[in-house]
Amino acid sequence: MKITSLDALQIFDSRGNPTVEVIATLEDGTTGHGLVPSGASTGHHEALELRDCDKSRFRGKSVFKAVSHVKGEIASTTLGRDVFDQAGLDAALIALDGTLGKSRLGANAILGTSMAVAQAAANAKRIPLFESLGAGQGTLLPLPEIQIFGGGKHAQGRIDIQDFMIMALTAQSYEETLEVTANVFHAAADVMRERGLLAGVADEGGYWPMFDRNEDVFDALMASIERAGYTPGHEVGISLDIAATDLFHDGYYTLGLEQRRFTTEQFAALMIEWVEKYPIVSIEDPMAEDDWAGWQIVREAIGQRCQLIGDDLFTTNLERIERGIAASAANAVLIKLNQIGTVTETIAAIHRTQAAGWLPVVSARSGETEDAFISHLAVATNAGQLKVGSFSRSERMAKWNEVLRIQRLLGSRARFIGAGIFASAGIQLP
Ligand code: 2PG
Ligand code: MG
Repeated sequence: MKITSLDALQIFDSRGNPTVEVIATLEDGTTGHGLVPSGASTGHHEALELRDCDKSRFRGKSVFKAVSHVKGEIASTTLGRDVFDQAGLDAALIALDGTLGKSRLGANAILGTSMAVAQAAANAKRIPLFESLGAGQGTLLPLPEIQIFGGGKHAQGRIDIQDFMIMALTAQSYEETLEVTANVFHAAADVMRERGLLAGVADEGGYWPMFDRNEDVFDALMASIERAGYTPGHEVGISLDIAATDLFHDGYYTLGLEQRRFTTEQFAALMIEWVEKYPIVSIEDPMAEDDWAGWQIVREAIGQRCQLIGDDLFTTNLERIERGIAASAANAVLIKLNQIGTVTETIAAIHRTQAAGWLPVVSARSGETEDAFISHLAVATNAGQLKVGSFSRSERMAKWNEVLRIQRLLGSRARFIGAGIFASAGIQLP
């Protein structure tokens, strides 16, 4: 089935910033849309998000150049191709761009096209996207990692640590993970209200962090879990995204809220101390994106009992994942489509992670759209975990809800192993 037209437009993400939508049309009239997300705490090794940088329009953030690349060069390469040859198309787009970081045409232009074509292929076959992406092999519903308090760049630096999240460890079904989460999320509002700290939500829908010290958040989080009727560390575990790249400047890590400065060894020691002190089951980016030595200290100390996810460290980039596996630097990889820029490369990153016995965590960006591609990607690849931000705001809920629909479509084929996924990577939660 041939791709007969490619169109693009500038739409807006959950922060009200411009982003790219691509529409692929096939010879039988079938269409597929690709909506591109956008990060704030981006890693330096990510593929390039092309923005116009014209300060007179949308504060420099418009994406009209990327849109015109889709309609021009990218369309010329794409039209007439077989919609079912995703790998061939993605390879052609990478070659057409010709740069390592997709900086000529823009990873947003290329990814929008890649996603639109993937969706059109599924629509042409009249099957759901997860069935098409996973060639019918994807049946595992993910364990969600859901944010309760948002910080870092998603809360204008109000606190240093970016994500305070929870994971429902004893839930027996995907629905039960959502029930546990909903209970803790609403209990957290009660706790914040009582303490006079309730002040709206951060970029990913978690509560705005009105705290004076980073560690005060643990106290509020534990109180929220208990208020909801659960035992921290038993039914509900704590998961963090330190986003440490944003804290690392001139060779030191800084917690600005407490005016504390740390060397690599000292910051690694703080991460290890927190894992010993609180029921933390997962930490993302405990160390900065190029601090390989720091990552190794953390992995050696706590890698047997805590998931250690590389986000800025790996940027969904196969070469960096290979390096991390060789160095035994982590035990999990955050997977974001727009960090690398094509569907094929993203799925290859997931497969490599799994082949190493590590865990892929499929993730949204802080700037999201109403699209739920990643819910399908998580199930299609049996990734086992999904991170989408909090339990509010429809750009987040669209993804959680989509998994419920996928479960319905899978019927008796649906599987859920929840926190059992950790054991498959040799992680024994205490
Ligand atoms: C992250 C993501 C999502 P951003 O750091 O993991 O929480 O944030 O999209 O801003 O990079
Ligand atoms: Mg992150």
